[in-house]
Amino acid sequence: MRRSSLPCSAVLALGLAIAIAACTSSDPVSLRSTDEPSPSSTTAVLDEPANSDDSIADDGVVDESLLPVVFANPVEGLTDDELAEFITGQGFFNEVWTPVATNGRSDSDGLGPLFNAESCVACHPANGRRRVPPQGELTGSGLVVRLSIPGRDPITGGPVPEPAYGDQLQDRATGAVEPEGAVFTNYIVQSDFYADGTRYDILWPTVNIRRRNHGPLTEGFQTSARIGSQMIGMGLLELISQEEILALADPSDANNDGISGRANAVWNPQTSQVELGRFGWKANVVALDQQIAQAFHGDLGVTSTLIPFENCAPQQTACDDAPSGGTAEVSDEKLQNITNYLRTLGVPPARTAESEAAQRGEQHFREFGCTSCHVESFTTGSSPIEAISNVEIRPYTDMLLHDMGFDMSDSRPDFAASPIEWRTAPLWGLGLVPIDGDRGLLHDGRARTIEEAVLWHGGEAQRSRNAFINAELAKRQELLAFLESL
Ligand code: HEC
Ligand code: HEC
Ligand SMILES: [Ca+2]
Ligand SMILES: [Ca+2]
Ligand SMILES: [Ca+2]
Repeated sequence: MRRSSLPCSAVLALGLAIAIAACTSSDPVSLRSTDEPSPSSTTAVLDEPANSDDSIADDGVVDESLLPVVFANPVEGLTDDELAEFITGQGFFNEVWTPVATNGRSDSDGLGPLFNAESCVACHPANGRRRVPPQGELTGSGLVVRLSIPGRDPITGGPVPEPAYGDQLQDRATGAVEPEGAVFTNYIVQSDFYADGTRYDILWPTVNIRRRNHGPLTEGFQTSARIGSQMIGMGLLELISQEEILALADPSDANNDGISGRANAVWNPQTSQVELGRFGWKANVVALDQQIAQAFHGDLGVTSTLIPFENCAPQQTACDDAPSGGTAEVSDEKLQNITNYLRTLGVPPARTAESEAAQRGEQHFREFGCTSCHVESFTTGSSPIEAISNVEIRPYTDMLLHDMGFDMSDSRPDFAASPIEWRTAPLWGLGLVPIDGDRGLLHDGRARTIEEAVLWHGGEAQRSRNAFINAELAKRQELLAFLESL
């Protein structure tokens, strides 16, 4: 893909560009490789937004009433007890957390000192996705910036947190503690053409970290910007057998089809072993309850038995000194309720059968090689929850990591996943994800439509993307009709 030089004095990682900089239109730079960020001495930090373009595009408040509630139903066939737990868990998923109370604790206080949002649902509205604002400040938007420095943790093999800011930038804080910084976004239009001459535009994202409260990031720092994904079918994905997933992996592309899925190998703190990663955009978490405990820790600043400490980085004394609710601000029971809620959140049935165009699109989906990664069906293993046990599912993912090309890269390895590798996103429910012309698809929400998401595919998926680019308009529309019907 062609790339223009960007109007920003910045550190630009290939792919999503994260800049620690003042952006001025008079100061163009070319892209640099991910391992050579600009020296911190040349970076400037703005204490205030530079110009009106930076005005807050989003007030951080989710207007739930505007969102269709399409991802709200439990899987069919739950017992009365399971349904009761679903409803309890749903309440906790939507619960708004508050800072530690000084006059008597409640069971939903413990937010912060550093945090990104006050509830799970703030970043996963209606169990769908938070849209990234078109331009401006992202504080409260649900886009999370992960941070690290080169190397691997000697025990876990995971990323090494950035020394001053930890492994995630928290852009909000409670009481006297200052937020770690603020995140701004901007997009550059990139145009190209289908084989039939039709022009298309996609938006190249840049993310800037400003108002840094602990000085420059360590030289060589690595970043990854990610949005929250929709919450459906988690319990089903958890039940795809490890053997089946590993059987799909072909790390050295032995069968020579250009597709070399790899499993992520992730530390499981509960077993102290390296295991298959399943959750997150890079399959960087092994189990659902751990994903949820990490969200409480990193996104809300709420401690749990699984992660019994606050998210303050080593030198952050104000954060350390701030009031904390102790080692388990969220109870084991509540964490379990939320886990079981997400486990039993159902997937809306596909509507492909209702449209002939969509059915033809399904054929193109196979011909274009999309199913090499977006594997159509599995049968789940057994679970104490009968309704999700041994059922056929159609998630359209192989749960493996694939090289998606440099245009999709971040600059931060995550366990075995390299910057260019991402987990095949499940496509079930895709047509119901509320994106409505705003940014919403792909790991950083850069794609405004399903079509744009396909156009970003590169690396191992380049062949599929080319098949799409080269197809005539009618076929492209049928493919999109199929994806809309999921
Ligand atoms: C500040 C925004 C934010 C908040 C608050 C938040 N999440 Fe997330 N969530 C994300 C992001 C970003 C990801 C993707 C993480 C990754 O790829 O590493 C994610 C991923 C997930 C996933 C994995 C999805 C998948 O497809 O594998 C689950 C499950 C989840 N969140 C549950 C929760 C729960 C439960 C809470 C509340 C305790 C919560 N989240 C709070 C942003 C948020
Ligand atoms: C080499 C494997 C591979 C192939 C082939 C492939 N994809 Fe993907 N697809 C992925 C990965 C990996 C992601 C997640 C990218 C990310 O994290 O940003 C993805 C994401 C998507 C998304 C966005 C989903 C979301 O939730 O944001 C859509 C839509 C999609 N693919 C459609 C297709 C279609 C249509 C084809 C065939 C033309 C195709 N893909 C071929 C691996 C593949
Ligand atoms: Ca706390
Ligand atoms: Ca931090
Ligand atoms: Ca292969």
